[in-house]
Amino acid sequence: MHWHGLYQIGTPDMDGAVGATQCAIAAGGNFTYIFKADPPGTAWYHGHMLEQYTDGLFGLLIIRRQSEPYQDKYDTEQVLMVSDWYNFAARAKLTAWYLSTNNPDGIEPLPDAIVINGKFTKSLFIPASRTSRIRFRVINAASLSMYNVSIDGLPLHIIELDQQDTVPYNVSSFVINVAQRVSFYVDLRELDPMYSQSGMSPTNSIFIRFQAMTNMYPVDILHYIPPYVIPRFPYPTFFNSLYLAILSLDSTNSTPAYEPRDLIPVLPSVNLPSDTNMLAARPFNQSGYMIPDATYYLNLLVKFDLDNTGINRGYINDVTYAFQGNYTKVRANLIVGIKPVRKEPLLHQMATRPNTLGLPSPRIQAGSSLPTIQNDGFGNYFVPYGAIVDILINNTDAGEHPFHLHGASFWVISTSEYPEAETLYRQAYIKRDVVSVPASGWAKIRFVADNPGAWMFHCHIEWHMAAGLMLTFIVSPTQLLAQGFTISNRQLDLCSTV
Ligand SMILES: [Cu+2]
Repeated sequence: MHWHGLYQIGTPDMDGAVGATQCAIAAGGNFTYIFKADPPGTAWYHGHMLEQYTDGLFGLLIIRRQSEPYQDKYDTEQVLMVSDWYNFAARAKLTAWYLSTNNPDGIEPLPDAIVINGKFTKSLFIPASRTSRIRFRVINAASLSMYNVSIDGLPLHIIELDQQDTVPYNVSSFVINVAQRVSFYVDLRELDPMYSQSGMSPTNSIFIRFQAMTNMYPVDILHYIPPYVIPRFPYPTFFNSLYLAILSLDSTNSTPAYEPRDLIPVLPSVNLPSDTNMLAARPFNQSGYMIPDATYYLNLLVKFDLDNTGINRGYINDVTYAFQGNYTKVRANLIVGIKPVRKEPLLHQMATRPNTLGLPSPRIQAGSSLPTIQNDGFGNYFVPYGAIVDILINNTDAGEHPFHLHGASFWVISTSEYPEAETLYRQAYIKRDVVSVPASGWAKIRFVADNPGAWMFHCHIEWHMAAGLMLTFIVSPTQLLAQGFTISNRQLDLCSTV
């Protein structure tokens, strides 16, 4: 089980990434995770093996402080955890088709519906009043979809992105990609008068909108029957890309008195984020906020292509990532994998044979004056302890990809959507743990490798992870051992039972 967003400083074996940091928990077995709840904020947890979280193995993890930076701005909290609903089991049915020669274009299995907090559209009611002040925590636990989020007639005051506090950043809508988290508060007294009882649309409730970004799907999802579905005509359940939750302004839980297609008024005094990652949001408490200069460089080329068996795979720098080790019993056909010397998690290999991992050292290459981080041909990248790494993610694919780093968050410096951010926000970039890399574009991020361990870096679209769009940073075996890390007996027990 992966604890998404937690740093796991000093507990690299508690990250829950099967193959990288541990062996899988056998069916019927158990394992107790012990770690520090850090950093505070809106996190989540999910299975990190095969496509288990697509099938529902995920949940919410909120880490609270004694006092929150803007707790005087809201009185209650609500969670909106959105996910893609699939009618079929991920591993047995969907991946079997997705990663097959029947799908050479690599069309992702497309969701059948959108679900928030376990409810379908128009069935989730959030209680409120016309004077409520509510903090919403939005978590995108989808396997594929990104969403545009808004609440009719209300400015959204964003105060947290991926467990990082921001100065309130006022928007009328925002985009949230897979695995990202956004907190905002609303004050119902700011509701546009159009929605008052005497306004143009007298109503006792308003819509909370999650609009799936249909341009990111590879086919016309609104009129699409997947090839693994036996069509029943008239086909009754085409995907509805607009999810509507209902913010009830009285105790009646009535649906809004207006149609969702009615015009949404433009709100005064809000920003329109010019990019998916909201780079214009400013970090909270900028005094003492120091961003060190990069000391290392890494250029990652993301692409999809057919492998030599005719299956469409994801590649980072020409490597499609797959585990051997403890995946051998569940994944039959390996393309390439971690060095198949020993079938044990990377973190265990770091501890047991730190000097014979065969990982090349950084070296100067064309394109940067900084030493470039190298990989071993299997997608494992050695990073020296204390390295400050600039990563340029080049996306040759026509889809947007949410890249997630384990064990640390990173500064988002700029993207092809917002290249000016690099100079505009110098010394005050926001931090996140998922960056949305624009379609046919790029993103530049920076992280500090001060937490020894085996940390995955991957696209968080579950299908793309299955397709191999993943790598692992091996942060300093030497420092790992110097800090006294040993593989616990409980971890070894897991490996002996899988
Ligand atoms: Cu992706």
